[in-house]
Amino acid sequence: MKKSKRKFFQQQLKKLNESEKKQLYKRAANLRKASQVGAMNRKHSFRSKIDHRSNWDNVTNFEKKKKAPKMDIDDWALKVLEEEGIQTLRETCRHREDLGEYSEKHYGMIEEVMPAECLVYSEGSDVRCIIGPEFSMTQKSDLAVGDNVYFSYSKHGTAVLHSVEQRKSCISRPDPTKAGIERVTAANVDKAVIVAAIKRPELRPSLIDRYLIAAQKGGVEPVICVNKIDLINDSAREKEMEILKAYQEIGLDVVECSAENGSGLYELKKSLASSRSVFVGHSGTGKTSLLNRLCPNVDAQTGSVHNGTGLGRHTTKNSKLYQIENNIWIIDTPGIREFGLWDMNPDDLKWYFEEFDYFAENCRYSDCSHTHEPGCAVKQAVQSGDISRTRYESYLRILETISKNSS
Ligand SMILES: Nc1nc2c(ncn2[C@@H]2O[C@H](COP(=O)(O)OP(=O)(O)OP(=O)(O)O)[C@@H](O)[C@H]2O)c(=O)[nH]1
Ligand SMILES: [Mg+2]
Ligand SMILES: [Zn+2]
Repeated sequence: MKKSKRKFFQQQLKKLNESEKKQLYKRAANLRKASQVGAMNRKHSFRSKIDHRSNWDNVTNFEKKKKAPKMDIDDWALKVLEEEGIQTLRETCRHREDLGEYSEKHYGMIEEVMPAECLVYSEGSDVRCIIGPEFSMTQKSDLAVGDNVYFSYSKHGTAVLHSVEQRKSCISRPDPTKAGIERVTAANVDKAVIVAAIKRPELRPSLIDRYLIAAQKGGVEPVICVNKIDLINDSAREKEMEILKAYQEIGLDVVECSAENGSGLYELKKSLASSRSVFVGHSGTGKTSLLNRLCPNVDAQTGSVHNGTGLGRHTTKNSKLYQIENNIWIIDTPGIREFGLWDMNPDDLKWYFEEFDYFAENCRYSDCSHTHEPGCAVKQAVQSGDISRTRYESYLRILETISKNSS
């Protein structure tokens, strides 16, 4: 720690009592743990890059120097103090003391996460829980809609969330603003409904492919839902459907529907039966409109798409869980602009395009990346139309992005 910072740090420490200090170091340790996970992922991709070169001498000096400076626990504690301030720390301690040691634990499921609090569904009612600043810096990865949690009531009747159960499945992506931090879109979901629009905004197969990979990684069954089919006539529809045929051929459920005129909604609802699903996709594709249509009581806010560009306006701000029927739960999520892939090694990407497997056995090289190698049977299958060109091009595009990010 720099001398000037150390002085500030020691001054701040003097202002804290013992329990506040304990809380500070606990949160510093949590923060360090979260950053180590990120660092491990970055290191993994760095190593695999090195392994591809003949030896360490071929790695540039810049890359060798790229190691992050070493931080001890005081540095992490300083980071907590700088980013949150002493006041928030005091509030957590107050709530903790209020709770006492023998407060009864309650169990529930997160319906919505807001800054510093969340809505929990517990024993048939909604409970507003404060989440305490120890989660605030890692909140986006530690807490997600669908998480099963424990909370207790303070002496003053405030519900305070204190622990999260391990997840069975999730959809996650890298935080677009903080490198190395995972952002979990939804937890413990059975299905991810990838909502694409046939038009306004344009159909983007590469986004569908990214979500398919995230779903496979997170142990979630994907369903493709193509909305707004009322916007095109039959001849234009044939061309778009040709692209979607590739997904049906690899055994995925593709549902065409319109939240506007209601067509296909029966099929969509059938595919959601007895499950908890998350609606994901670009902004403006109609995720919230579909939810409203499936359950008119919900009436969540929708927004028009931009007239010129046909892009959505990011109307939904927070992910939220809704119960549609006894056994159908849907998580509506904010539309995204770009969907990055969390923890993806470029060498592993090809395994997520399962239709490549059959042909890859005949590639000349067993570790063929299906990009530049001679004798590549996957490329031949693309030429002959046995593998969809759109899917292959999206493989190349994703590979390029994740290789760039991991270098
Ligand atoms: N023509 C047509 N318009 C639709 C359909 N579904 C939704 N829309 C319109 O598309 C616009 C965006 O709908 P939303 O439901 O807000 O889209 P969203 O995916 O929830 O958007 P974000 O919350 O920004 O992610 C609204 O103007 C809807 O009326 C449809 O099936 N057909
Ligand atoms: Mg929405
Ligand atoms: Zn190959």
